[in-house]
Amino acid sequence: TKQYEYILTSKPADGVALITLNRPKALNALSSPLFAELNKALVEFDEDDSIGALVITGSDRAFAAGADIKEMRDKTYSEVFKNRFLESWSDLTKIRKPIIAAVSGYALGGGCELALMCDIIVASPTAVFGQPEINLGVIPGGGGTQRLARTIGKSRTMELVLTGRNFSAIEAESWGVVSKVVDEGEGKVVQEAVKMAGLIASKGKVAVQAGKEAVNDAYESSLTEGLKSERRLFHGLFATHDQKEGMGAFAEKRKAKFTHS
Ligand code: CO8
Repeated sequence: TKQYEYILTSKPADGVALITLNRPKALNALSSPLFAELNKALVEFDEDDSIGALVITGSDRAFAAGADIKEMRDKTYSEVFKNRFLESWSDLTKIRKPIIAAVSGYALGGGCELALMCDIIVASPTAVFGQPEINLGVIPGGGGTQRLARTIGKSRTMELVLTGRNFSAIEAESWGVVSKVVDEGEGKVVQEAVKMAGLIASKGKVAVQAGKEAVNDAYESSLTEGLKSERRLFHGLFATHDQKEGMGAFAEKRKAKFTHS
């Protein structure tokens, strides 16, 4: 498929798009050009009818070691403020299709935040997460303080953000940051994530995207509003062919053939 400079893209399985961050010498440090390419690829796959779910990964050594410190080093306040520095980095959260982060090695700073922006995180036992920005005289700027606090609570988030210490795949799993730690082995985490993405892609796309939207509402609204949103989305799915097909197939004891309509 299409060639980029800082990422690789492929379609490793039916319905699955894989984006591999590819700045190996800088441990996939997230530069502005890298993010521009990532955003472009995400939008392309979101619009691609043959794709049902996406996987983002890095290398065995590093998912991403953070925002590019060398790029940030000399920036001034007026510059970052005026140019909305990092604002477009959360465009990823506007993608409709589910995104799985397959994390191996370092996921630090912006790398950890990139994983947290994804819908599901699958981790290798070698994964090392952390928000070390405090050691650089700053704080997380890509949602780390907010997304971690909502997932693992105030005390743990404070400890991680204020000490800058790393946390392991096992800790991440026990706190609910990652859905699964896979067996050790090169490429295992990507295999698992692609398998999971393939399973998701085999379901009806409208229902999958409604499901993602409903779960995300849990983080954006009150319980009453979230429940209402879920019910509206649920009701809406009765207007789809896939609902007739899914329920019909169950009643007729056959496998559903979703047409994503
Ligand atoms: N930025 C730029 N270059 C980096 C980064 C980075 N974040 N991380 C690693 N590199 C470079 C190194 O400078 C080195 O380059 P060179 O070979 O030219 O000297 C190369 O990658 C290899 O790194 P090391 O030699 O340091 O490798 P080690 O195995 O010794 O150490 C570490 C690996 C522990 C990961 C170490 O590289 C490190 O501590 N990196 C920085 C981690 C960090 O502080 N990250 C947070 C950055 S701040 C941030 O992310 C703000 C978030 C903004 C929001 C983002 C929204 C999504």
